[in-house]
Amino acid sequence: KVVPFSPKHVAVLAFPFGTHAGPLLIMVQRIATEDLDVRFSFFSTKISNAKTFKLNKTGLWNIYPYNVHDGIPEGYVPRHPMEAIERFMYAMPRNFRSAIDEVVAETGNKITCLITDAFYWFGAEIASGLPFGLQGLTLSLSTLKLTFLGSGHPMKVSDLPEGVVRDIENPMATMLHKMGVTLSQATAVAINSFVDVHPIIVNVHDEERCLEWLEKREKKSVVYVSFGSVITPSPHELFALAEALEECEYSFIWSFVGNHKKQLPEGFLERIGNKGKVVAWAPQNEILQHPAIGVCVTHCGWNSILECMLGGVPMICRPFFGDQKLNTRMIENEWRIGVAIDENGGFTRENITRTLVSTMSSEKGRLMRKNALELRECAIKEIECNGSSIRDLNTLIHIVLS
Ligand code: U2F
Repeated sequence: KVVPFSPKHVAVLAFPFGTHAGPLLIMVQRIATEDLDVRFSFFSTKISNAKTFKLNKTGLWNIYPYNVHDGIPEGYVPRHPMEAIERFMYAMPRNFRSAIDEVVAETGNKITCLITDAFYWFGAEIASGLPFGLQGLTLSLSTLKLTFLGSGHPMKVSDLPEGVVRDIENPMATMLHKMGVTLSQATAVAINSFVDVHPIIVNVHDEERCLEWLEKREKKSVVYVSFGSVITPSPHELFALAEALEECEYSFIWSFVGNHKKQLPEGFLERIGNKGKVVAWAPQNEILQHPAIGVCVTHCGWNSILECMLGGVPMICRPFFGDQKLNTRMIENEWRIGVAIDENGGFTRENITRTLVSTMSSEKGRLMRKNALELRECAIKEIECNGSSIRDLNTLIHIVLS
């Protein structure tokens, strides 16, 4: 095993839920290639590390994954995804501190720089214990701050993540509050967005041959449906969406979290035949860049939004929790690249049919696409040689490695 030569040791603390750890690892890979003698220790839970390192094969020997405790007692199965998140939040920062201590003891290399998900308010505390003269760094992959910036359109209190308004004692609300208070102590805050966007290098897993299937479709004729990596809408919404997709004139690809054979209407898959594809996982980023895609039905997770922007694809927004309502507000009112389905409540056959027609086949839809393509141009400009994304990335590399 090759051992990094430099005494520098960067600890990276990832948030193991949703799509937080993947983009963080991609960023770290980019920095780590600049100096292969610097050790990067990447901390997340066992499940998260297994998934993240499988999807983003690094090939870099200076990035080491380490597992932290997930807060779940041996043999216990959380009753719902939120419980797993809450148990993890109760276990931190102890779990991170002890994992870091073990790695320092094992390697004999003290931590000299800290990169954390913005959620981790305790990053500032850990960083304050770093050796004299070296600073901590918090890396934000969150979208919450960003969506408040520069918007001429008022946000509604109800757009805020649920607990933040109704139950400010809950762990997520407490974490967000502490994040807001400590974020400014970071040496640098990196935001995964246009001014920081960087092409994502992932292995394309297309077991269901979605891309090949798209090749045979007309331009802008296909609806892509995905609610990210965690969400499955309620049964009545799934039925409404399935019925609307079955009846409409457009083909579709639906990335479905859950058991689509059990959760979709009986006979649905047989009836749609080759008009649609329902898959457990799709190469979303590549799909959204394909000219056959006409619209994306989305929960408005931040990564999906960036990918739609890069593909120039308008969105039909069905936000569920967290930042998603704020994101929807920006998509609809500020950037004008998508449309929200009705304000209160989810999909009905009627509202999904109406929004599908207006985005796929009307002047309104054409304008949204035009706006999305304009944003795509901006994004490309920022990641070209002297674009602001590249300049910011170089600043970040300089901070971490110098
Ligand atoms: C949480 O969001 P999610 O992880 O559920 O959703 P996204 O941020 O949109 O990220 C989903 C990623 O998974 C990829 C897709 C995105 O990069 O391309 N993907 C895929 O490749 N194939 C599929 O079939 C389905 C998805 C949270 F819920 C949100 O509120 C936050 O905005 C987000 C980021 O913090 O994390």
